[in-house]
Amino acid sequence: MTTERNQTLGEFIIDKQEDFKYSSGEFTRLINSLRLAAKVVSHQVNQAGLVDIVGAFGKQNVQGEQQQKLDVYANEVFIKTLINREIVCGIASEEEDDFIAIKGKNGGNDNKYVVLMDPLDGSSNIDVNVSVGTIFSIYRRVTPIGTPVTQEDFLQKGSNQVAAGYIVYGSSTMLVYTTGNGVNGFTLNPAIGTFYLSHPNMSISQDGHIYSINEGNYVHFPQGVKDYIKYCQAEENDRPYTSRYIGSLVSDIHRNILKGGIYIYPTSTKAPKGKLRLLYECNPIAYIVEQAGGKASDGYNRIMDIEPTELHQRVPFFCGSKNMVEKAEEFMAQYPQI
Ligand code: P6P
Repeated sequence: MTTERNQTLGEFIIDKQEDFKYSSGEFTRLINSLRLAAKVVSHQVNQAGLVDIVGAFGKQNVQGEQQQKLDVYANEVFIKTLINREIVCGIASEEEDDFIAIKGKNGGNDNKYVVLMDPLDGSSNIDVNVSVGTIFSIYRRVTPIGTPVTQEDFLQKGSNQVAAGYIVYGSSTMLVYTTGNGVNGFTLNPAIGTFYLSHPNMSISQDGHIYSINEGNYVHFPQGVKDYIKYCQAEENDRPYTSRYIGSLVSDIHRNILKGGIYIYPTSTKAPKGKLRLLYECNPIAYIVEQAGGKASDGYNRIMDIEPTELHQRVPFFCGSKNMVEKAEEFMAQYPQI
């Protein structure tokens, strides 16, 4: 008797190995290490109410944000897992001031990939039991293999990404990633610790009826954003749209991919460059959403074309259903780009 079941993440990676242009066991081991770290963090996140792991860590990160204990924990789990498996030559993290150059046994490093990540995005939601997520972005290094990585290996345009993904720790834990051949989602069965393919070939509708933005900042927004919000709220055609904002980027993006919608974190007088970080939040999410058929810009230019200048640089972020992003860009174009 054959038992029909969904493919596991491990089987999927083997099955799709030839799709990955840099097909090498190293990449497979890299995704597998992220899978292990995701399971470890998921276990802790799902116990957050029971063990002394919620609440502030008592320090601030480079962003000046109060580090939550799970932030620190998740950061350590992903870094240790990647180092222990000797898969990458460098790591950058929202929780680390500078990038981490990983030295191999001989002091150099023959590994090809660097990982940039937000180990626990939306962490301020942890102690109110709202979904949080991990975001990761993978590049091939651009400096010579065998030498220590430099900042140049991390400051690459998003269009150079070889893979990107997120893990959403919600009602279930899901890992969603792309290597440039579409987007696939895997749901964790915690009873056996296995991720199963639950959302093959994820795609976002060209149009949507959900807009995600923190309207509490309305008075601080650029006029183009204010105009777009009023457009979303107008009683016309298929509008008004529904406003849904969880305060957790991964959760808002995941819902908008599945149901259609736009997420906007614009500049404001309080956040003159926006809040989200280009390298380990916007670029990986942009890669995933574009691979799902959507669009991601800073209101004017494609996110993945932006030439990075700093590890933790922030950019405005308009991301989701293609026609919704383009409508928002139309409103932005009516005013001079500040
Ligand atoms: P605000 C979480 O801190 C985060 O980086 C995203 O996950 C989320 O969408 C956004 O910031 C929330 O920011 O200013 O609306 O609370």
